[in-house]
Amino acid sequence: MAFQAIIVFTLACLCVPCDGNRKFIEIDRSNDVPKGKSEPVFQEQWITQKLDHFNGADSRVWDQKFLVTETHYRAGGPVFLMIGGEGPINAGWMAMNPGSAWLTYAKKLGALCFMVEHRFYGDSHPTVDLSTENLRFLSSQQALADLAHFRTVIAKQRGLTNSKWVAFGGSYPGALAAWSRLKYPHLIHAAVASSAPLHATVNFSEYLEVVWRALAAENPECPLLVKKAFDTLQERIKDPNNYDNITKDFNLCSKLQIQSEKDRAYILDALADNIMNTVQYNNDNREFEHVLDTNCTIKTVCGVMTDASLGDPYYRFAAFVRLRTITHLLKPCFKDLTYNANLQDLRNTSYSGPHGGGGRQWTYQTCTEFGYFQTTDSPNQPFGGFGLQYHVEQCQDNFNISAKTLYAGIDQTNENYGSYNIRATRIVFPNGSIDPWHALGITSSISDDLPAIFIKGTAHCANMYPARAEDLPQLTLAREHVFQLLQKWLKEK
Ligand SMILES: *[C@@H]1O[C@H](CO)[C@@H](O)[C@H](O)[C@H]1NC(C)=O
Ligand SMILES: *[C@@H]1O[C@H](CO)[C@@H](O)[C@H](O)[C@H]1NC(C)=O
Ligand SMILES: *[C@@H]1O[C@H](CO)[C@@H](O)[C@H](O)[C@H]1NC(C)=O
Ligand SMILES: *[C@@H]1O[C@H](CO)[C@@H](O)[C@H](O)[C@H]1NC(C)=O
Ligand SMILES: *[C@@H]1O[C@H](CO)[C@@H](O)[C@H](O)[C@H]1NC(C)=O
Ligand SMILES: CC(=O)N[C@H]1CO[C@H](CO)[C@@H](O)[C@@H]1O
Repeated sequence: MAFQAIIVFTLACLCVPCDGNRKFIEIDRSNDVPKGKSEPVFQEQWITQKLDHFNGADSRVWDQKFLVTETHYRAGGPVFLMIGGEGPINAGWMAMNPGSAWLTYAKKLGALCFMVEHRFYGDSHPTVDLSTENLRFLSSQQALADLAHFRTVIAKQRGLTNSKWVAFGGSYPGALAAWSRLKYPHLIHAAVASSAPLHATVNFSEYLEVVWRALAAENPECPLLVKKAFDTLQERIKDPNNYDNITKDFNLCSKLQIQSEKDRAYILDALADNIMNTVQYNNDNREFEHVLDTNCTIKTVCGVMTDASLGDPYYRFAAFVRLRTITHLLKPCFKDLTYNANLQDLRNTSYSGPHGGGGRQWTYQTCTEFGYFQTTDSPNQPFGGFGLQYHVEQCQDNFNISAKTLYAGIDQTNENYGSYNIRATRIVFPNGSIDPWHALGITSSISDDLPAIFIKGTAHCANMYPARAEDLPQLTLAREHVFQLLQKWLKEK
């Protein structure tokens, strides 16, 4: 998910496991179990958790949602724990058809499968609302303690205490999978940490550098044309006389309004996000999550950007945004808010508020633990206008968190988990060469017991999604490699 504050909040895959941290796409969850397919083979259940695992004097509790399927379980088999992230859990990950990668492993290895929703996201509400005061109970450390308690209690209930538990996750939950093994090695036997950003950083300028390289791999001209387009946009947006034309060019839902530098940064970030999001999920097989723009890929971007019949690069970029909005996302127009309108939405403290499913919560985690702000500070990237300062100030505006507090929180995260120097065993780190998040991941094997798997040409969490005929051979091999590691590790004591 990009989280950053984003704006457009795409919660990316909100779906969770691989939420990716980029925005929040609204997903119709009534549809999670595809109609016409067989009845769900999983159950929804709830477990009681402490509000604060690190204060023995605080006895307050709440109920956490999880899904379970016994379909693949064979007595004596392992237990698989899919970790939820910055959005509601999506039942598509439990459905055998088409079957995401972890379920195919479960079938072969006879595993019992759980998927646990992250505290404060989806329906798992530890507090009555999302006030900043209450959000202090939202942290990766509390979430890991939830998982440890889940593992302990459920194992006892179901006679699985001596079973081997394997944690899975993609993106932020990928990091949680690695950290669950790091922090609770007596409970978690191994972990598959896909596209996991293990290094927290405020200035995540590398993200857009990878976007550049990913576009260049398709066509060396492509990122240069995007840069030209964006330079023109930045120039035109300075002059209010151009607002009508910009509104029309990008098919904005309402007339462009810019009253402050932040409004300008906000709309530039939102428009750039069309390309960022497309790169992050390029060719990922996400239709089972009901993602609408799976057919909008880097090829689509570069096809439009090199089409001279559309006019100069600025008009080509505008044409791409219209194409993605209308044809892929099925929206009548591109929703342009002002910075303040978005801020007001983000500051709504209701779980049913505009960003109550995850956007406000994730923004809080970026401001207190991770940063991950996708800034335009590097010269080697195609965009401009939404630099570090803009992102840092959002923490102040949203939560009254100062820059100093923000930086201290990010340092603490790296101190606590070890950043790139994670020291543990039996964790595999798949990474995709065009996934901008790999820049914060483990990019080469630390040891035989901490292997990295490099998948050339794939994007965010690709190895987690259901296999299909057109997958790159190296993606198929990566899934197989993970399976072999699981087989090996499950034989170990
Ligand atoms: C807006 O675009 C039209 C053509 O689409 C052009 O004639 C006009 O000059 C533009 N307005 C400004 C202020 O550039
Ligand atoms: C993507 O394209 C394929 C092939 O044209 C089509 O079958 C599929 O329905 C499309 N998916 C979406 C979400 O539009
Ligand atoms: C927060 O969102 C809820 C649900 O959309 C809405 O009813 C409420 O008026 C909003 N609160 C504020 C302060 O805007
Ligand atoms: C953010 O990082 C980039 C390097 O990737 C650097 O050039 C830039 O100066 C940094 N920004 C700030 C404000 O430190
Ligand atoms: C914001 O934080 C500062 C410093 O911690 C504090 O003094 C101030 O009261 C806070 N303001 C609000 C509105 O909470
Ligand atoms: C893009 C990237 O970071 N790739 C790395 C993934 O991991 C392998 C090790 O298996 C590295 O060699 C790649 O550089």
